[in-house]
Amino acid sequence: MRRRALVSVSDKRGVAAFARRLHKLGFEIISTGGTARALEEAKVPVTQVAEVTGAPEMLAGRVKTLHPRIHGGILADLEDPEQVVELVDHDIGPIDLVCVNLYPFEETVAGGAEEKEAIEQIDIGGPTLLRAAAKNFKSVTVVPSPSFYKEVAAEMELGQVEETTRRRLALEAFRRTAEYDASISAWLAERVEMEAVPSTNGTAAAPEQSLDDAAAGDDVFPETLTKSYEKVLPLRYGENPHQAAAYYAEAGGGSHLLTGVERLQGRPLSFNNLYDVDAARTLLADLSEDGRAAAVIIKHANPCGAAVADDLAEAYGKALASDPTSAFGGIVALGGPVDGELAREISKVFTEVLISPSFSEEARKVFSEKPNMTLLQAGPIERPELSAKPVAGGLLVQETDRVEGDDEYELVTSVHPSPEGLGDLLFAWKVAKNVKSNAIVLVRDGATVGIGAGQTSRVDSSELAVRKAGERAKGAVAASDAFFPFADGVEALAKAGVGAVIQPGGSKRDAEVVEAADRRGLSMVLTKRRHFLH
Ligand code: 93A
Repeated sequence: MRRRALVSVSDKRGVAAFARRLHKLGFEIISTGGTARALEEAKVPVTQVAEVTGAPEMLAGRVKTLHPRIHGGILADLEDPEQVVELVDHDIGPIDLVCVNLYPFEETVAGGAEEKEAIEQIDIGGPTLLRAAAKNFKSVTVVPSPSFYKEVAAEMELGQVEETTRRRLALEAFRRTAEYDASISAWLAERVEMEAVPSTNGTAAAPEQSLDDAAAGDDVFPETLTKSYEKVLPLRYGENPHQAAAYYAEAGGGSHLLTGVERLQGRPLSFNNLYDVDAARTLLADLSEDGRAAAVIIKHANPCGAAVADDLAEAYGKALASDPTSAFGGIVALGGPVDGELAREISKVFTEVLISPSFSEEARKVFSEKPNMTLLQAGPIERPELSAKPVAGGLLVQETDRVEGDDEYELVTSVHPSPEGLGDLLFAWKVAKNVKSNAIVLVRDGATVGIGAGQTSRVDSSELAVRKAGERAKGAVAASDAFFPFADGVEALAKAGVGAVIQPGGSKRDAEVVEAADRRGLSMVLTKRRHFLH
């Protein structure tokens, strides 16, 4: 029996050459209107779908291939004799290959199309063809994109498309339809959300709500989240090589971690790189608010060095000096342009990823000697209003933590910090917000000198920070992301020579903690707000 290929494509690039190769192999090519025209123009013999189905394409093209003569031919299990008999009874011929790419819905909405036009670009028949052929990959070859034409034609010419290839193509087809549906639902979700916003012209005002009876954030958190995510970057693997992974961002074209980011050289970003890049850019944004040059170094999502200075090279040098051992293989983010001289300094340390708003030509030349170092050109990051953490089967959603705004600063000891000490305290506070809890951050002259991160007790974090700082702890200031439950943490800092502490306060034993600070001659500032980071 003659083999048959159904070819129905919106993107017609390369389709004539592909269909011609199939025709030469003896295939009958069945096509929808536009595709048939393109093939005829290229002198490739073609049968109209309407000839096969006995029904014309109708409803302005909304129904073309949605017919048992087509879908029966694709979906039949040819190893099941009963199904083969059914095909014969209904005069349906099997279809061996389905080559489809879809109406350009994504491109259409990206161009800002009106709703009516966008809706017409929602392909129904195409995904149905792809899914049917992919389901039946045991006997059908699905070709969901022009990028597979060469491979499929070449295998066909060798006799047949191997089952392993058919299975892989089926996966690609389902991936494509899933991605396509995600784009449609994201677009629709946006419109549903837009409609849900009450009108401000008085005709459909929101019901009055008393602040007293509104649960905190009730207006911020809807009953259901309709957001969908689209794949931005396939990743080689996840946190570990045995975990497959990909990076997704909110669909609909909003800003995300890699918006406006350009990879100038180096290896593709890994899962861990992306996680660290997020941490690095967030901390950098917090530190850059004061307008000074800022540099941060991240390792395993924690800062191992951060500094501000009048000059970027100085800031980088200080950040590196904080913990040079940990900085090895880290992610560096800088708040200003990198010139040749700074590039040479950075090149001395093995750095996985370097992020900066710009690199001079000379800097690029210097880094070209380090082909494994990934250079990212990126401006400031914009944090969304809400952030989420995944838990089993769900998401914990919260307002994004920010330092600016409502943090208060109250001096509670008799000793006052110096103006420089106060600057360091505020800097340490911002860094502590970006360190995994329990966080203790020691700072001197605008640079971290010791960071105690991720310990399960605050006194351990204090001791770790002090140990990392060594001699530099003398005269340093310290920030604690949450209150000291006991005076021991403050005692540990005082013993090491720390002169001032910033912390939220709020412990039952605050009085004891403040008393210990006073007794040891420390100044202490309470912020009334903690910044846990888990
Ligand atoms: O309007 S549809 O959803 N209804 C259909 O039955 C159908 N069958 C194929 N769209 C349908 N297609 C799509 O038409 C294909 O996915 C392809 O993108 C496009 C090709 O149309 P033409 O050959 O007329 O250019």
